[in-house]
Amino acid sequence: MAPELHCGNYRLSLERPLIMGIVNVTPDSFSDGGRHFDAAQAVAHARQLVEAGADILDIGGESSRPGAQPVSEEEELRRIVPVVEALAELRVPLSIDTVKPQVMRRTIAAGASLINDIAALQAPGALRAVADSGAAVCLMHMQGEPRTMQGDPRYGDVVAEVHDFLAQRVAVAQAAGIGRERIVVDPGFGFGKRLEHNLALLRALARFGDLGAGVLAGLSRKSMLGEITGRKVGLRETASATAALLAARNGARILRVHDVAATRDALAVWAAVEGTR
Ligand code: 7PM
Repeated sequence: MAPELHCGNYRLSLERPLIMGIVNVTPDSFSDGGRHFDAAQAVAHARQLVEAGADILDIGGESSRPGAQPVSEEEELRRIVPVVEALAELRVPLSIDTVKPQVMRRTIAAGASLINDIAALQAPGALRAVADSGAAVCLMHMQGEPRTMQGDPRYGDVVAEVHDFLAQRVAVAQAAGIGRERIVVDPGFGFGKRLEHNLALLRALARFGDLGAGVLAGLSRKSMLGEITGRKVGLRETASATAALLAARNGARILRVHDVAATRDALAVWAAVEGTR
């Protein structure tokens, strides 16, 4: 596994798991404060995540959220760019959750260091948008498309199929000029997967280490944790921190989470038991 992730101007050691805090930049339907209010809220939340120990911030304008309404490129940029500009001064690497090449280019120009693409750079122009920059990329597996993917997901061997897809996307990205030191892979928990598929992937996470890229895991508050615990989305903090810890133990090097403090505590207990801090 790559010991270091080259991420724009940053070099991130992957020796220990890093925490990626989730920042949603979405219109607040309960306020009429408008765009400035949305952006200001997102920036304030992001600062709290850094305060709580986030190593990376993942900024999303909701275009790629499963089940969400598609958002135009213009609207996505209007939401995200002001937040990226405001957070660039925090000296924390900024990741952008987008599938759109122009959003990639514009946010990288505004200071983003990592592109988190749930479509693994398959959109026309996406490979070049990242290759032309120094930004890193997260290549994620998804079966189907967000609107319909949870309808009837099927696999022969889910681990083999997700692994082969990611191996192919790593090869394509490398051929386009994106070196392995700039690539992270992600099995895409919940993206066209039933509970049994998600559990098989979590158990076998270490097998993705042979791709020569850091592994990212996004389990935070997901419905699989609701199925396991019977808890609604707002009450899945303990389950999320536990799942993040298990992913880290199985080799994940970046943990995409909402609950940064709880995740940090879980990792601290693990590190103490291992005698590594
Ligand atoms: C509704 C359902 C809203 C699911 C939001 C989601 C991942 C991601 C997301 C992930 C990477 C969420 C997801 N999940 N990017 N973006 N990996 N790389 O729970 O697992 O945040 S959106």
